[in-house]
Amino acid sequence: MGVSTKQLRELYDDMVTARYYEERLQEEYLEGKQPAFDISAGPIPGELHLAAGQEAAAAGVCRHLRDDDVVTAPHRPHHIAIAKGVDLKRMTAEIFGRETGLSKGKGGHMHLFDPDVGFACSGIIAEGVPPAVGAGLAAEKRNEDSVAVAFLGEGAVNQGAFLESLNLAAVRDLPVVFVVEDNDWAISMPKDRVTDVEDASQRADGFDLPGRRVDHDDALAVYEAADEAIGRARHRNGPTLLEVQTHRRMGHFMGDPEGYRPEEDQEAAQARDSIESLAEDMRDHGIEEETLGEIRSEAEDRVDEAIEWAKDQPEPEPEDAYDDVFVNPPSGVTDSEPDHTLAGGDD
Ligand SMILES: Cc1ncc(C[n+]2csc(CCOP(=O)(O)OP(=O)(O)O)c2C)c(N)n1
Ligand SMILES: [Mg+2]
Repeated sequence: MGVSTKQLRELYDDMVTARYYEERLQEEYLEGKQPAFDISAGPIPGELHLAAGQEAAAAGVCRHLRDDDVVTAPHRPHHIAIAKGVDLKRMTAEIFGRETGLSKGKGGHMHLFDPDVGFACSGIIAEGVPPAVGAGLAAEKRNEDSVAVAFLGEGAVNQGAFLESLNLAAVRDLPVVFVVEDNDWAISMPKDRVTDVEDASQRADGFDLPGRRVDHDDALAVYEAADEAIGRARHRNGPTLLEVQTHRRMGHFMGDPEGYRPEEDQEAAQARDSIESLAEDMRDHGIEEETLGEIRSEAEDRVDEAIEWAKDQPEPEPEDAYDDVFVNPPSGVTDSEPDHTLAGGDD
């Protein structure tokens, strides 16, 4: 497929937005956490998993999707959420634990849900895969042409839920695309220590569905491969497993000293930047440097505005802690003051 200038600009926009967004989150995250790393301190308490180096996988896939298509993502979700069109302000407020966040500040950065654009993510590895198959099944039952995409890491492919999902999607010819972001590491675990299957895309063979691997995190290569996979799902020709080699430019999470990681591996990840290679492709298409700069500065303005807005938002009220948490609240949970003994009782 040939790509238009507009498509190139859109891919670049998603990718630079995600990269700059995470650079800004890093700054905010580190506030108050130094000198000894205190994970609970600062405006973003808890873990923060960044996806710098993986933007091509998200943009290349999600740019083929509509709002009524469903995406499930793992614990490293920002690049995917941005590419799927999740509201940047409400997502940022959620990451900062504010009341106007997507889940009223109760989810945090690993649990972002935006039903307006069909996006959900989870900190539980491979958790999003069966629900994506469910969304594909729902689309089929409703006779709609929407599709579902499940993103997961190469470490998550060893979860049983993933293999069961491949099987069900294949046998029912469901409109689902499984996208494996292979960044070579599952925290500190290299993939060859947990599986003898070199490429996750080979797993497709065991379920008689197409498996395809894009060897580099090259946005255009991903865009083309995803066009075929998503077209196949949308035209009711069944699921595809698409694997993208990415490069983890950072630690597993913020504060990870990466003592387990060989220096050459870190250097290789830094040396290859899919954003810079897309910029090269754009120059080859005759797109001016000035245009690239404009896309970047508009993205930066949008991100800065979202972060400033989010930081101004109110914190949730303690008495609302149990709202939206239980369908049938257990005894002791009322609309009034939360009973803190429930969290750490002896029974
Ligand atoms: C079911 C489950 N098991 C273990 C964990 C702890 N855990 C968090 S991230 C992670 C590694 C995931 O690796 P991968 O799927 O390759 O994703 P990446 O972090 O590289 O993006 C693990 C084991 C978890 N969150 N959920
Ligand atoms: Mg990984």
